[in-house]
Amino acid sequence: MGEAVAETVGERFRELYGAEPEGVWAAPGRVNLIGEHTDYNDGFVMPFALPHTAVAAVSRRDDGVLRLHSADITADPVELRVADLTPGSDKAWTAYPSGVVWALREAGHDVTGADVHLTSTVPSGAGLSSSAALEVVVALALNDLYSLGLRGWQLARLCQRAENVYVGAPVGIMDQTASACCEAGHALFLDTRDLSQRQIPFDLAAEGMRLLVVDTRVKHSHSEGEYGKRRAGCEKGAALLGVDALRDVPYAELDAALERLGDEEEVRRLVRHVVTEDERVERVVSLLESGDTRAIGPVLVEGHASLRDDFRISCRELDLVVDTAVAAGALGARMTGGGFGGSAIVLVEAADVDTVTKAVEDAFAAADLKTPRVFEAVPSAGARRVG
Ligand code: GAF
Repeated sequence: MGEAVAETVGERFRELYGAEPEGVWAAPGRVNLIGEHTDYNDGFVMPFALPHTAVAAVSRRDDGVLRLHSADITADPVELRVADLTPGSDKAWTAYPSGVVWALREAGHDVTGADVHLTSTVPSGAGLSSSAALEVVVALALNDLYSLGLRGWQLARLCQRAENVYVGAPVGIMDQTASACCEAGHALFLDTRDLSQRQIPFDLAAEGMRLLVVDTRVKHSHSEGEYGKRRAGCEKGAALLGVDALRDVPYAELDAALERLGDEEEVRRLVRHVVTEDERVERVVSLLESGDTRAIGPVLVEGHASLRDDFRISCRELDLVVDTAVAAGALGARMTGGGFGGSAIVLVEAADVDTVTKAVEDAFAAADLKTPRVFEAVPSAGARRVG
């Protein structure tokens, strides 16, 4: 992400709005290395930022007007009034940036309008947080332009509120925090209870490995029920066990907790996934910190099995990626993100990239599925000003 993109986005802004933008910002999508569906249980996650970003050219306005344009949706700018923004009223892509303006204003920040031009290289519907990138890039731009002085984690909280209340999707805090706070060359070990963070060096290339993202090109949608059902089931589990959140079930007491859940079979499975997944995140952190990177492979595979069998959010395509990659010699693989399609990650020796990629592509062809999109994920920078 460099000056060239800022220049192009700035030029388009001038064509649309007849003036220079006050600045240009970028915010990345993410993949999650481990820690899935733990963020709304106050648990641990470990995402890192992709090189793919949402980019926004933005100027302030003082007349209460918000104009939004996306290069990826060929239409004239949408014009709204900041005072009229109402949760649940917008079902289009504009709900993400407008929701951020709404959340800032609701929190008492005097955002009086803006002209915004957006473009994004984060694949949408691929489980790589294209919506969080859109939210965070707008939040960061307004934070800078209106001198709000908010830190990355505070912007993440506001973006999550925009998505929960304005857009109406009951997501956790992982994606927004990843986009706002990740650092190049690192994975972010995040405690979603208090948002405390540790940047864990994660430079696979230096150790002769690669992390591939396999986008199955099967679409998922969080707002459509299944995500919310899992979340409600986890909350029910916490209530039945008498804890604030499933994070509070000690790993060593999991069996006893499951027993107490009696014949609540579905809740038991959800609880088992969340508690074991938190433990897997901590295991991955200690393996990485002790330099034993290759040993995280089997932990990723364990995590996938738990999402498939206990949380039940995998699908045929994601299972096919994981099974095929591991059979073809990958060190580990798992689905990443919300589930029901989207992407898987594959940890692989650098020398095996081509063999494993081909095995996955061949398996998809043999199963008569759309060719998956495979690319290498390099841990990249979080949200920043680029022009
Ligand atoms: C989606 C959500 F947006 C995140 O908050 C998180 O729950 C994730 O699914 C699953 O780990 O990306």
